[in-house]
Amino acid sequence: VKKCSLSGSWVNDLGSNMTIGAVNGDGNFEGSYHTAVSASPNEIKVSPLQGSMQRGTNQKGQPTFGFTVNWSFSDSITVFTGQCFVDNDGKEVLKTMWLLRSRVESINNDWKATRAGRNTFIRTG
Ligand code: B9F
Repeated sequence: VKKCSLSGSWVNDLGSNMTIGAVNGDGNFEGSYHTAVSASPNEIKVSPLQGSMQRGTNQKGQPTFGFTVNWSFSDSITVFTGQCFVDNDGKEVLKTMWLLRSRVESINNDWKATRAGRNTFIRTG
């Protein structure tokens, strides 16, 4: 059965691009993320990501993972979690959900500080 590998280049349904390097022996990896959208006047900058892939015993080839994108152009941070699938056409696809935490000035604004959503990534390289 074909396995799904996180390493390489991906694009999501918003047009954002990311590149993930090698996954090490502990399942950890690094990469870079170029978001296509920002909802901010700040110029978008490529931002670093750090993540971890599950490597349990009996790895069946469609691993779960999580990664954090530490935005280099704002005070915000996004965490993604998902699973690396091989779809019915044999294409690798990452199905994820994310939480985007904005910095707020006061605890009174905590209630509105987190956005949530989902993204699907396909391989570009
Ligand atoms: O838009 C975010 C941001 C943070 C502070 C000002 C702007 C940073 C980029 C987030 C990109 C998200 C989407 N891109 C993607 O590929 S991460 C999840 C989505 N998937 C606007 C004001 C406060 C928060 C958002 Fe901001």
